Amino acid sequence: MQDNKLRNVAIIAHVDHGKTTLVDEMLKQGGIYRENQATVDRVMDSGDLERERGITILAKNTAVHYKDTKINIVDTPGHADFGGEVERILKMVNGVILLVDAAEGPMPQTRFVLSKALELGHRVIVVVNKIDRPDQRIHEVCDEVLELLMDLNATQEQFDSPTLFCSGRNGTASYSPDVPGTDLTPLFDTILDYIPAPEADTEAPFQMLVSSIDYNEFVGRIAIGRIERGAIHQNEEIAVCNFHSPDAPAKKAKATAIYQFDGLAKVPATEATAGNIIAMSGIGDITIGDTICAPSAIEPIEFVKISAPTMEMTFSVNDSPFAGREGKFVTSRQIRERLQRETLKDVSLRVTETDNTDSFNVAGRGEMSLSILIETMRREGYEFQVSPPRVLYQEIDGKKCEPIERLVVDVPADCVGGVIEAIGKRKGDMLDMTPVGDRMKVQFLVPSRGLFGYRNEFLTATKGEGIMASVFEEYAPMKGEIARRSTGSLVAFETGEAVTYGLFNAQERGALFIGAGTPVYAGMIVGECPKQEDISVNVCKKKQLTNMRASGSDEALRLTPPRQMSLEQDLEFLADDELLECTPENLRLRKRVLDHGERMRIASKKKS
Ligand SMILES: Nc1nc2c(ncn2[C@@H]2O[C@H](COP(=O)(O)OP(=O)(O)OP(=O)(O)O)[C@@H](O)[C@H]2O)c(=O)[nH]1
Ligand SMILES: [Mg+2]
Repeated sequence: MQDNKLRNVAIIAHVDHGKTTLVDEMLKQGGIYRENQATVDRVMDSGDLERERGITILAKNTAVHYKDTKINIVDTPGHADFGGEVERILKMVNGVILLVDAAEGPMPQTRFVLSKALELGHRVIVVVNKIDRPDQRIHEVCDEVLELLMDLNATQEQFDSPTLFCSGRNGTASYSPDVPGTDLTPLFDTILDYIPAPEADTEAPFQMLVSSIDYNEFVGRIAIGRIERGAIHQNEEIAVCNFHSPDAPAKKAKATAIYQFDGLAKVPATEATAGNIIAMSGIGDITIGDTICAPSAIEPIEFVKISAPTMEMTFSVNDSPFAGREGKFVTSRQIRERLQRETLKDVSLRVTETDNTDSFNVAGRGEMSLSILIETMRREGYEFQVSPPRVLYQEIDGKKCEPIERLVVDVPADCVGGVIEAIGKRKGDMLDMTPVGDRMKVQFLVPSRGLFGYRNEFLTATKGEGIMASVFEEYAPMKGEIARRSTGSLVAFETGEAVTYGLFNAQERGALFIGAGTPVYAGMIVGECPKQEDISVNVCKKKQLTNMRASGSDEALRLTPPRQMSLEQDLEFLADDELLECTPENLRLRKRVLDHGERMRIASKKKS
């Protein structure tokens, strides 16, 4: 039996192809807002960091009504680091809308999310989006999507997926690439016609896989998923089990509250039946991948284990001379507790203890997911320091293997030579190269290691016009040495406050990251040296009064404005013997070993 008045779809795409903007319009045209109600753009990106960065980090549920059918929509993140999230979400829906940017065409994450949807046998509605872009290539992009489907071994049925042409921003959809649409009716109609209604065996015992978790300080953890079968009533007894721990006894609990999604709200319900996507509170330690069952029929639903993390960073208690001045939570107990809490929400994160009680290894899917965690913790008042990211190796058939990423770059044709050379140096193999207008799209397989720190160089090499995106592809045998960074650091020689005179002399040696008045300590990194060696600079050195030269020479001390570094840039910059100090107010780069003499001794020992 099917519940024909219901559809569950996920919107999937590469980063920035317009998922959240399209959901906005679906909500507007689905009558979610009262007339004249003020609305914000990308309303589903409700987190602080999501709004600031303009990206979706967590998948979110919403629902609209069209004709007499309820459409549950899940907006998913497009950034590769959150791919694990998308993989899980797909278990909750019965079909997907695949968005492809009409100018960029399919990108690495398009391939990843589409392959996961096809594996689950989902029906796909292809949406060529942003057709209003002046540089759109609608017809080529359609061909590229077909090629991708072929490449991914789509079935005939999936190959014949309906294609729509949309401008999410303008709120239009059309069946034809040449006739512009007027509203989203074609999209809504296609969802109703083409996406199957969920199975709804309401008589069977209750069963639901938890695909997502929300958290609210009043009710605690909230489990989100699609009811596989049966029905649930408020305050009913339930049992929780997990496919991956078949021998563990099922935990007893109670469904204290049940919610359905409607527009932007979670609406409390007294009961819910199979096929519906619901949220449920009342189960304290529920996690993603658990199955909630009727106590009379405890049967866990199979759940793909999220692929293992590929990179790791060490988080440790801040031990710089400035430790504890700016943070509210600084102890190892507080940091451990916070990191553990994060693993409950983000299943692709793994936290392990180290030999040292003050540091923890945090493994994740990529630099982005870890930098979001760092930023979130800083804002909550935590202070700590982190090591540079490193890849996680695996031993396969007795060989040391490393993670390899599929990288696509889209660059102006006159920059392509330089980019290919740079990626070659980083042990990347080129797969293919296609001209796209006066640009080139080149695909590589490159070690994750080789991509650390490359983004900045890439942007410089393409004068800011290049686009690059990569996703994890596979583990393969080690590709040999790759230099991490070709520059050195300018290191402060003594503790104090940076002054113009000292900075003026230091800027001769490289690019500075700090300005006059910044407190520094011996061993702190204050700039980048163009040569691959560290240089000590005395930025606190004042001009000696006895050493007066011609009058007016002080005005001649013009400082170049310091280079402002973002958290991501800092992480890219870090060399192996360096750390990043993160506090609610500052990010400070430092040498692991602060003492100049000791660093010299270690360096000379290494050489001999
Ligand atoms: N020209 C044009 N731009 C659009 C359209 N839809 C979205 N954009 C722009 O594309 C950018 C990304 O839009 P989002 O809706 O945040 O994309 P997303 O797919 O949700 O991004 P992630 O969640 O980070 O993967 C924004 O700057 C939008 O204004 C469109 O139809 N036409
Ligand atoms: Mg989004």
